[in-house]
Amino acid sequence: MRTKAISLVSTAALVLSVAACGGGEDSDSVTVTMWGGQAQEAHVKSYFTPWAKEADVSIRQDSPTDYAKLDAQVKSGKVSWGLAEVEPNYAKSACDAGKLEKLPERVVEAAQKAEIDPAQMNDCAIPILQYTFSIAYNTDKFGDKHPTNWAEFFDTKAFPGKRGFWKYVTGGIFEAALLADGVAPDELYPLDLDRAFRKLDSIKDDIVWYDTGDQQIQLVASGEAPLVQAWNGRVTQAAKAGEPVANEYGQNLISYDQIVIPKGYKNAELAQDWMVWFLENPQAQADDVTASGYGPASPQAVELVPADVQPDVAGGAEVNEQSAALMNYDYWAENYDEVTKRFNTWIAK
Ligand code: ABU
Repeated sequence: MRTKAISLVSTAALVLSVAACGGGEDSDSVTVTMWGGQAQEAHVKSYFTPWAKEADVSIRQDSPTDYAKLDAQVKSGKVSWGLAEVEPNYAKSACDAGKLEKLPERVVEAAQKAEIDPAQMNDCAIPILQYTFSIAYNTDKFGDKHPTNWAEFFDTKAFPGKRGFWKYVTGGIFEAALLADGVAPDELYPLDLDRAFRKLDSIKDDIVWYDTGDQQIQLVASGEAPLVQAWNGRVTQAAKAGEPVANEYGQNLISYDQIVIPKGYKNAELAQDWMVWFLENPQAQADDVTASGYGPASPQAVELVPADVQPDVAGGAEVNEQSAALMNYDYWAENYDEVTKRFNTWIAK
């Protein structure tokens, strides 16, 4: 049998590679684009490399996902990203706008067999991981006496220090502000934006923004912002690596990422082969939970996760029972543009 080296190309090298081939792709390679850093390293090791070995193909990588770049590739017809990790509101809007490949029946069937929650699917997307927006805290600064809910997170007198938030409207900032202000979890949506902005005004001078997963960990680990509304997997990974950080799951907001194939990608069928493989491999998903700190797409993978990792599994019982709400991405698909405008104006004020 012909053997082929797995090509795990660094981001910089990939940019050259993509530019050189005008957005093209070898017939036996797939380019995977995710949010970068240690999380991407873990995902590639857990469920792209094993598939690539079996299928005798190469994996290329790029990061981070950038919706403007994805849109530009589709518009120009030079699509170099094969599988892209995206947020569900983008997946819905982009699928409706014809920017993504539709899932073929074989992927839909594999998702059904894997017992994927239909609410986490759309015509173009399958879930790739589950996570929480939770409270990351610096353990040197706060230890056991850290905020355990969003009201305490917003209480800068009781818990002094900067607060880190994702500079992005679907990052849970409004949901956290409303919960902090006393809105009942089951009455979060549609969001009362006036009320949320009023609550955010109360700590505006203490907010530090981040754009990437790596930055959120730098903020909380360095103590620059000892409290950060974070993606739990990044925090779990950093704590394992010895950083002074931890997750508090009180009132966590459950979320998930999806994976999509941009419209016009030359090797779409190969990318769909991977989707089927991923859905049929709960063990690979469970391995990724240990490696990345993120919950699996399929509930069948949860029971395969080792007992000592279970307390951090988004989608698992322990994290779920502390959760306040599930992020509502239908709301966000509908309101993303309008809220983004208002958010940017508020930040600039
Ligand atoms: N969308 C956030 C979770 C994934 C990551 O840490 O890369």
